[in-house]
Amino acid sequence: MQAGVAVQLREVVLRDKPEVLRDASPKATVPVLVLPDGQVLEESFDILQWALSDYEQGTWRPAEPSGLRELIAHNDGEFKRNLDGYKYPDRHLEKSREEYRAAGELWLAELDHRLMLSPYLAGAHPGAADIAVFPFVRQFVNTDAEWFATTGYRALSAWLTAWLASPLFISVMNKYVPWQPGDEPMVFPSP
Ligand SMILES: N[C@@H](CCC(=O)N[C@@H](CS)C(=O)NCC(=O)O)C(=O)O
Repeated sequence: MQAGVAVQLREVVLRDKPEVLRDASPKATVPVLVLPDGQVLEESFDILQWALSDYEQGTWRPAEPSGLRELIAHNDGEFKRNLDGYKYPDRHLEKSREEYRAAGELWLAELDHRLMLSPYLAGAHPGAADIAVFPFVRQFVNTDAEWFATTGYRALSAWLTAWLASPLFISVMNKYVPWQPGDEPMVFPSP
């Protein structure tokens, strides 16, 4: 949407994944993007890079400079694992919920520190790093909003609040009807 690229959207219910999703991407996580030449992108970061690769206008840039790739990898990797353990402690028994939360909180503290130094993760302007990271921070915060309110990460909190109120985020949070074989293609963003 931000990059002005249109795709065909197929909404998936994770507990009832369509066969074509598994065929395209055996690991069957979402999102998955199938390109016209048959290439399959099955990591959200790769999709982000693809969408922004031709995007010249404005100030958005792919997350290349100054360690942002590592920042996103940490967010998608270790932080996501701690998020899952905190959110679904019954499925992640290696550590207690509090231990997962404490490990995840270290990442919140680091992001808060960065955001005290600049308004966005890449510096003065919003970019790919922000949108790659904030949805997982949102999930972590929402797992126990009362606890988060006691932590005092003010820069992080202001950054998150601004992204949650952004027209970009609001516009992609629409509910869609799950895709079924034979459905008319749905173009996103709608023309
Ligand atoms: N590293 C992957 C992670 C994708 C991922 O884990 N997506 C979750 C939903 S947020 C999923 O599809 N889980 C599969 C499942 O629950 O069966 C990416 O960034 O695309």
